[in-house]
Amino acid sequence: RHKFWETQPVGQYKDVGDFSLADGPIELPTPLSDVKQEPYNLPTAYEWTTCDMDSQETCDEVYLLLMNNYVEDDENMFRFNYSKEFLRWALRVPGYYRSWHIGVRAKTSKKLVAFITGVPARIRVNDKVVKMAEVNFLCVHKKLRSKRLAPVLIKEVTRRVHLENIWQAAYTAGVVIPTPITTCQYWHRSLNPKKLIDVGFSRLGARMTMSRTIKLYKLPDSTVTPGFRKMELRDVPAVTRLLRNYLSQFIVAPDFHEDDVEHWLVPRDNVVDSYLVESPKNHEITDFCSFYTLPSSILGNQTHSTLKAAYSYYNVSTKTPLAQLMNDALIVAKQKEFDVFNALDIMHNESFLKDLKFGPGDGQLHYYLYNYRVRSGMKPSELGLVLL
Ligand code: MYA
Ligand code: JJ1
Repeated sequence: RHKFWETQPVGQYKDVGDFSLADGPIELPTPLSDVKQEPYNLPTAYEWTTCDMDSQETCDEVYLLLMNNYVEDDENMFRFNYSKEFLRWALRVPGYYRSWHIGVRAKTSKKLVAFITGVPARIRVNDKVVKMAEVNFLCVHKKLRSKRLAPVLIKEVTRRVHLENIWQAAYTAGVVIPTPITTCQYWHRSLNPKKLIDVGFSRLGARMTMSRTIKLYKLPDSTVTPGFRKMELRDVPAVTRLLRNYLSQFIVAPDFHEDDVEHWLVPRDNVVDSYLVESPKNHEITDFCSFYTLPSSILGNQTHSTLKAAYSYYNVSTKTPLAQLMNDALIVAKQKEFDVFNALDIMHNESFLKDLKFGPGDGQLHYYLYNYRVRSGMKPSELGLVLL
């Protein structure tokens, strides 16, 4: 049923629920000299390219490939539209390898037709911290679909990850392949209900009018928690301590050091927003919340071309109730003119979703590890990892 995935060191369906299999690598590393030295073969009309995301020109090409060919919802009404600034942030991470930003070009026209990326990360699984690649932005041009190009891209990124002596990976997908470590539900909180309804992102509820709907989703004009402010560079040590301590309770979570927190969580305009609560009394940093900006193109609407969406990222509450903290995040997202605030049912998110008027979406996100087995039956609330 999965001609490609059946050949890969991933959890196989036949092993689901087999508790005799312990956590750990599925296959052992080979000597580096045994890693294939040449790239995998592509159909003859195509060639490999390493995408230099420092180059404005290459970044533009990647941006356009994804804008026109990346992930859509099940009814093809919306398509993710990652910004160039976002792609730079997501790919030029601490210790990144340029060789892991992989493109495929048509030999004659040099047009970019496919893409896949890896970035290095330390991911903790139970009590072990494992060096992994986070694989993302797998994309094949619409005209080249179903030609088995994706397995070639995946094998090539795997080879290049192996060349750096890294043997595990983490990734997410909207499709089911062998075999998810857990399956998460998307939830959505309307900020601009009129636009969401106009573009078909949501529907007017039963026995609801537009004006009642607008009233239902109204938010205060300003945040309510005393000491709530934007995170700054000087907060990195305190936020790292807060976040490390919080993430330690989940089965799978990133092992963030200060340089990671500086990269992933210090605010960047139109890419990532982070707020914290600094106690007005003793200036202690007690709570933290963050979200990233990922607009979607609206396909075939006369009036609106983009849906501005905020995605919940990492949140930690120790003093402020989590629901209040997240309500303040909704308030700032509304001020910044986001149309919708999205979240997965991971970490402690379930505790606030219903109270804050999030509703379940029609999409799911499956989480995967490559060449690493974890106890099957993990719940989304036991997951502490957000991939972009
Ligand atoms: S998830 C986002 C994926 N991108 C999109 O959904 C964008 C729109 N779609 C497309 O561009 C294409 O449809 C793609 C497939 C490129 C997705 N993850 O070439 P094909 C398997 C993994 O004929 P196409 C993200 O970026 C499929 O089951 N495998 O198909 C994370 C089948 O295999 P099998 C996938 O539609 C990516 C084979 O590919 C996915 O033309 C993580 C068919 O190939 C998918 N999302 O192209 C990648 N979709 O027969 C894995 C389809 O066995 C990383 N397939 O069922 C693994 C770790 C690697 C590093 C390891 C280091 C140690
Ligand atoms: O955004 C998504 N669904 C929306 C739009 C649905 C449009 C028709 N298919 C949705 N809207 C309902 C909102 C409503 C607001 C008021 C309260 C009740 C709910 O459900 C979905 C997620 O739900 N998104 C997708 O389908 C996009 C793809 C998701 C898989 C992502 C793969 C990630 C790639 C790895 O990096």
